[in-house]
Amino acid sequence: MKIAVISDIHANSWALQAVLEDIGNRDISQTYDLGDTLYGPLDPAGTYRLLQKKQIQSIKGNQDRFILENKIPSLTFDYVIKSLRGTGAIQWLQTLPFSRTIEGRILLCHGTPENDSEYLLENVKSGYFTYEKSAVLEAKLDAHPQDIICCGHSHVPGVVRAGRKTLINPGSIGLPAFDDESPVYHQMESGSPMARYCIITFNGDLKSVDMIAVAYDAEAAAACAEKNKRTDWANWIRTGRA
Ligand SMILES: [Mn+2]
Repeated sequence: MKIAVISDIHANSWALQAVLEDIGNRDISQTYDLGDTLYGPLDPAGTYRLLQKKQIQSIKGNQDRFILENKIPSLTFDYVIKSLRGTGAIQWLQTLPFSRTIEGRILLCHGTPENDSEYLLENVKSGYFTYEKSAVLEAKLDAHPQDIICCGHSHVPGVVRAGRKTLINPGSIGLPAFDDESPVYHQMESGSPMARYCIITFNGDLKSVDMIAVAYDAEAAAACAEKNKRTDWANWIRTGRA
């Protein structure tokens, strides 16, 4: 069984289109999305249409939740709400679960299994990310029997072992870098403008994780961010650097 896992699309329909084409060329039974799907100064409505067309199984990210809670009052927030009006996307977001399991073996969450706004794998206290110690991860995940856990939110692709568990972050489809003030100022980056996702192959046991980087028309997405007065997003999308 081969599944594709995508995350943190952030309304980048140009990147999503390219990734869905790439997935279509492989023998994939289902695609799962880890959330932060529609928030961004890009193409929220087009992103929603693509996901519906391909019947992607999504969960809710913190920024999807913020859309529903009216929590990010800003120019970009107003733009997202306006773009989604009348599309059915808001109603769709309301139906999305917080997390999901696949065949009892794989747990999908946005941040951690308990909190959609915390990184699972990364420690950012230094202002940059390092991987959290294995013992810390094992303790954090003790309550969850699944031995494969997929998380997003940090936009940093990686495969991390913690005890018996393999923890997988597919990286971000639509926003390869960003900075954030919380819990301390830090920068996250994948290092390239390419759209990231992964393919997990398992047959009783985990066989392989393919971490994939897909080239796409990042300039079109960056130009859209600039048009919507987000030069920060435009730079992150063009370079993959924070
Ligand atoms: Mn997030």
